[in-house]
Amino acid sequence: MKTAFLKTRLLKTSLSLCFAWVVLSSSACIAGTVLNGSFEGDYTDWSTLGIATIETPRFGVDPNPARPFDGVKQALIRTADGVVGDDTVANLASFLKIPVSEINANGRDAIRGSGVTQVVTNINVGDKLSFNWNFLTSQTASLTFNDFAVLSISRAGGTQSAMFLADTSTAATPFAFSGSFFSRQSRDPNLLSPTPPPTTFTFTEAGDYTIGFGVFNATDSSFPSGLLIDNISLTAVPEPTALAGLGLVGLALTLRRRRKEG
Ligand SMILES: [Ca+2]
Ligand SMILES: [Ca+2]
Repeated sequence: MKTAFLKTRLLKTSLSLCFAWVVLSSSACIAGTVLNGSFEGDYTDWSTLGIATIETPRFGVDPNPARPFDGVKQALIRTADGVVGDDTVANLASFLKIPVSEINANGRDAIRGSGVTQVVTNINVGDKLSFNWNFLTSQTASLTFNDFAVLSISRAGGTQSAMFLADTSTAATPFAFSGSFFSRQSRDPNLLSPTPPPTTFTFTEAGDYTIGFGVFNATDSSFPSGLLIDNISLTAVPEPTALAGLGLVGLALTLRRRRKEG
């Protein structure tokens, strides 16, 4: 009789803990989502500043049109070639919600550029952003006119940083001929073997973020560069609290089954 009483108390306690866990962690269990991350819906769910277009598998001419990594559409942000259309680095910094000093870290010298952003809510620690990109440029390799592209990550009161992707001269970027109005491209999936894997960014702070991409003309406004972006997704990592909660639920169910059997 006493054992049954203890089991009942333990069952009630476990169920109470489960309920408390559901209430306390419900917000942390809602995974963030990147909407229209493959741009098959053009720029729906995205904001743009400067020159932003949607390109198809026929961006450029044979033999090397720059192709999407996923589906039949991809985003292209690019700088102008001495004409109005892109925007100032100050406006881009405000748009991407990161400081100019982040854009121009490590000696970079952005003058003008273009960008694309999306607000993604309910990102948890450990969530992973994944995307494919292809940096294109009409500059020759140059440390002075070193056009470049970045991923921007911004959380109000938290991380506000630019993750370097490519520039005109990095040795890690194996450029190939581009059949578009850019002369070189870095990561066309059909030119490089094996196909470049997606680039990833792992979040270390939970919260609501503005994620974005920027491409910049450096030092002057001539010889444009562009960034093709596609196949963006966010992979949620199970929270330790969620796993603990599932353990409590399992314990409660086990006790309930034993109680019925007894
Ligand atoms: Ca696509
Ligand atoms: Ca340039």
